[in-house]
Amino acid sequence: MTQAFFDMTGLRQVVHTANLIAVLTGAGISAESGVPTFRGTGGLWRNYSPEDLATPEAFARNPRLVWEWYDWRRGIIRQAQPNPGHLALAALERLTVERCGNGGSFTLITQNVDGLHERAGSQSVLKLHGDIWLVRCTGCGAVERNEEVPLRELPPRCGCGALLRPGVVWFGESLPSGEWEQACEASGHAQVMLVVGTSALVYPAAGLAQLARAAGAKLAVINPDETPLDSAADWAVRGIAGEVLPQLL
Ligand code: BV8
Ligand code: ZN
Repeated sequence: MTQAFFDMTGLRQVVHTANLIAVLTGAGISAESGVPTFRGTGGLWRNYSPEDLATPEAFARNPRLVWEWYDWRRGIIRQAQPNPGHLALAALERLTVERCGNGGSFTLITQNVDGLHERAGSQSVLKLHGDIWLVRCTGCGAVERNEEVPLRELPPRCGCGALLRPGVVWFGESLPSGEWEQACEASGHAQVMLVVGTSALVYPAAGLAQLARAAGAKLAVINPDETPLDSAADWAVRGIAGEVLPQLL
């Protein structure tokens, strides 16, 4: 039974008794940190939709344009701070680990490439779509951390001379198999899954919520707007992450 009103008691009780907790986050959890979401206002960059720029084809066509977009986003993310939503999830992880020891698990699965969960202190984070602070060489395949803001050279090049590309997963590319397998494992065994700040339109990430539900997990969706997952949710909490998540503590 979906509870539209804001009764956190039931959800709080489940979160504080479950041993196996999974969380799936999207761009919405970083919105209060000033990081633009993909589909919300400000998600568009120079009128390009993210799907236009976050593809291997766009990079092949115009690597400089794609890197200007990522340089813009890196600049915003560098200025951003984790918000109360990120911090609450890190605290919930600590509480769960303290309460359950190694008999429990708290897995944070994110579609975000901004690294704000780690900066908030979250430990077990599975980054399904990569990391905006990593670069990968299109020639020799070398992967390295590059936190230069702004990037001195656009597009940046590897020591071998080949083009570097952002260490993220683009549309049409497969997700990192290790993270994906662990995300399926955690979702398939969760007693409760929190789905926070995602429009649940991008696959296969969005499929993890259905996977958890089908495996018997309680499902809570936290989003100021409706999502395609609401009908399958036990709780559809209409609110923003930075206000709702701290109330779970
Ligand atoms: C693949 C990294 C195959 C780059 C990203 C099945 C059905 C249909 C389509 C497909 C399918 N399977 C595959 C596809 C194609 C495609 C896809 O899903 N397309 C969509 C658009 C229909 N999927 C892929 O291409 C995936 N790869 O399938 O490969 C394959 C298999 C084997 C071998 C080869 C290939 C790869 C997908 C990953 C793409 N990379 N990001 C970068 O960041 O630059 S996706 C990117 O967009 C994000 O990572 C995220 O996943 C997605 C954006 O979604 P959200 O995060 O949810 O953000 P959005 O703006 O949409 O929504 C924000 C929400 O927050 C809103 O609901 C809003 O109300 C809410 N909100 C706002 N403020 C707050 C808030 N909530 C709480 N608090 C607030 N304050
Ligand atoms: Zn190289």
